[in-house]
Amino acid sequence: MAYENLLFEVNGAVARLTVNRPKVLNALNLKTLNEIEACALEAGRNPQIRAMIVTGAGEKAFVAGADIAEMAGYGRQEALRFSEAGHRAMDAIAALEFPVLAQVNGFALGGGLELALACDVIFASETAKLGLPEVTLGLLPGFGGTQRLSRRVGFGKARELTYSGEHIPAVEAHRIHLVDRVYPATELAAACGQWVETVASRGPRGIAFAKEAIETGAGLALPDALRFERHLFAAVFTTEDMKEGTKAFLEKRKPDFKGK
Ligand code: CO8
Repeated sequence: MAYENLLFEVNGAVARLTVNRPKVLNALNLKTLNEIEACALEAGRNPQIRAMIVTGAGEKAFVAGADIAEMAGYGRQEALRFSEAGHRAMDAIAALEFPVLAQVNGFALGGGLELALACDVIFASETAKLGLPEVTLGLLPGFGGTQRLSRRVGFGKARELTYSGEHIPAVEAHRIHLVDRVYPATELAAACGQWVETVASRGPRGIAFAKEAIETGAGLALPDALRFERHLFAAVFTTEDMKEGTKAFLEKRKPDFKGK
């Protein structure tokens, strides 16, 4: 499918979704949100894909937030529709069975940070700045940030960032576990590429089940989550991937996973 505001490429087992509105620092308007949702659903239907990178076009920004110019004139109903479109886009990314890596190459602000938070793992360049500046505009985060930030960094840091609206540098974001790794700007793309290639070489069903256990388990009481893990562990023994992975180990060769 062709997109107006996104670039979407699939190279072997790895997909790359690039938000492509560099003139406005890749700001998310309604069309872009709808395209992100459609693109995530397209990626999810493609059995070839085992990992995906989400990033922003240009040198300066990952995504500098929701499109303020488009949003400024909204009334209540339009704001609700906009927020719902944002939630559908972020949820579609978060629901993918394979890991999604946010390659944060610059500003990740407001809706941009919320997009990164919908990804499984976040790598950033040393020059990146992250934050939820919605309160500087008299708004609040509306694409999942009030929920996903605290789940990632804890309530204390989430309150501090949300109520101040401050941008923090990538190194500080790494210190508080908002960002998983930081690289010099010139090395970020290669490091992200290497990580997704590693992920794509592992057993896809094992990864999908682990992701389900981590994500669904986070919303359950511990005994229920542990029971859920036991059932998924048993279920993975019905997959070809499990048989191939263990057989390859015993035969001292590399596994050839089919994702089945
Ligand atoms: N929306 C629209 N346009 C933007 C945005 C944005 N979020 N960010 C930047 N732009 C545009 C600028 O207007 C400018 O356009 P032009 O060249 O036509 O003047 C162009 O991008 C380049 O930006 P700057 O000239 O401002 O670049 P600087 O290097 O001076 O500054 C900043 C970079 C610091 C990133 C600055 O652009 C900025 O502060 N941007 C806004 C950041 C922000 O506040 N983001 C949060 C937006 S609100 C949000 O995301 C809410 C999500 C949930 C909504 C739910 C609603 C229901």
